[in-house]
Amino acid sequence: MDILIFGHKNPDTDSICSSLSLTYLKNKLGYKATACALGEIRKEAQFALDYFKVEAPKIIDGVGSDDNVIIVDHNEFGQSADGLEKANLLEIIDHHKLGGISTSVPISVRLMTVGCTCTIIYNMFKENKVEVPYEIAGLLLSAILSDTLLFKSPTTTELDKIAGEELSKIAKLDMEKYAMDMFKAGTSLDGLSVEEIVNMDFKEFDMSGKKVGIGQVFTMDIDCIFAKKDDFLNYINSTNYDMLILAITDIIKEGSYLIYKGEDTVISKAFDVNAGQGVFAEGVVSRKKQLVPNLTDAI
Ligand SMILES: [Mn+2]
Repeated sequence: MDILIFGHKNPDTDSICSSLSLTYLKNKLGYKATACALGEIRKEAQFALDYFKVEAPKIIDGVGSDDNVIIVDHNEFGQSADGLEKANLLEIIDHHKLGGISTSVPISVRLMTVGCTCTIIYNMFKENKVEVPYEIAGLLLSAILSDTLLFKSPTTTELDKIAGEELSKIAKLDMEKYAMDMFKAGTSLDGLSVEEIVNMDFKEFDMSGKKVGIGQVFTMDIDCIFAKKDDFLNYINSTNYDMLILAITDIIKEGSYLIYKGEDTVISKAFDVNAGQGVFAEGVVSRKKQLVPNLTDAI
């Protein structure tokens, strides 16, 4: 029996690495499984695949009544392959809330409250006494570092940390350094113009009659932005906003670097910083909950 194994639509690193590593395990256990993906591979997962020289899963858009399926890293029809309702769903392995899938026959379900699906899959290797090879260890670890944000996410559990420690030995990786390189690759702004970066996620607000624009980008590649700081300033200053702020948010450092058009006093007051181009506002990561209300008050 051929089995298709895939994660959710718009796949992240966990979805890609879960499908590949579970496919390896199932094949070792005597099944005939194929790893699939419900969408293009993103930069971060591609970094892991390239690093460990693993071929990307095959991209599919749907399944049908002839397909035997195992889904990983999700358990909702809405996030899954078109036609899943008709397919022969055999098994679910996931770490998200129960999402309402129902079946007409019994299936295997394994949901655990851990930070990453690959933590569960790593434990399945152990339970089945299947050795984890170098490249699979690398994929499992990449997903764990990605989903737990290097164990900083509140979803991280002791099981994720233990898996990380053990896998880093097999994959011969310095977790901190590798995670930074992977996050950097995943959030790279390479190839985008200054204008594209400012407008990537841009919103306009009226604050006490002033026209205020706030753009936000998430990246770990702050050097790439700072190298072009003058270009950013030229562009921002050329706009007709009374105030325009580009917040470059670093999720690991939990804060945002600010490049802006506007008065230093407003920036200082809003974010409790010593205003200056490129100043780091510690703890400021949300436009909705922090950037907008803080600026509205300060203005
Ligand atoms: Mn996940």
